[in-house]
Amino acid sequence: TFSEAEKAAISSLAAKISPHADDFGAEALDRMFLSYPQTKTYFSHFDLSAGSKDLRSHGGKIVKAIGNAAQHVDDLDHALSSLSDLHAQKLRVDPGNFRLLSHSIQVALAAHFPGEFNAVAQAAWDKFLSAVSSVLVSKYR
Ligand code: ZNH
Repeated sequence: TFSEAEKAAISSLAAKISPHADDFGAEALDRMFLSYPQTKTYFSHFDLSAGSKDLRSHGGKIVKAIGNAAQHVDDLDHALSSLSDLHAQKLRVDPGNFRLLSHSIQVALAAHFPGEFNAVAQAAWDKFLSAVSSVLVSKYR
């Protein structure tokens, strides 16, 4: 469960990135692919060059899903249910990769919001992104 302070830190930054979902998501993906090249294997059908149409489109989808999750932090299982089915049944992304994307998202937040993304906000986002990731891998078997 999330404290009121954690919820505030999550929703405030989620509201700031959602108007720039494509740009922000593409940057997070680019950071993930550069730092953790093994994650590129899931996207062999994409143009992975920085700022490509594929990265912006996919990045936008991820940021929108995170924005939706940020509005349902007390009910992530329900809010992410169909996305959880998709990751478990179709995508089957190795669970270890979720930490790598979560880290890349946090670095992008730090780069764009150096004042607001302080240690307390980072801890809240780390907890939030781990919770989102656990739901997305919860139906693997
Ligand atoms: Zn995932 C897809 C979200 C993680 C891989 N994804 C996806 C989508 C979304 C997401 C929203 C879209 C869906 C539809 O279309 O319907 N993810 C997400 C999130 C997360 C994730 C929120 C965390 C946080 N993923 C992930 C990872 C990986 C992935 C880590 C690897 C590395 N995904 C993926 C893929 C896909 C997806 C491959 C498909 C793409 C295409 O389009 O093809």
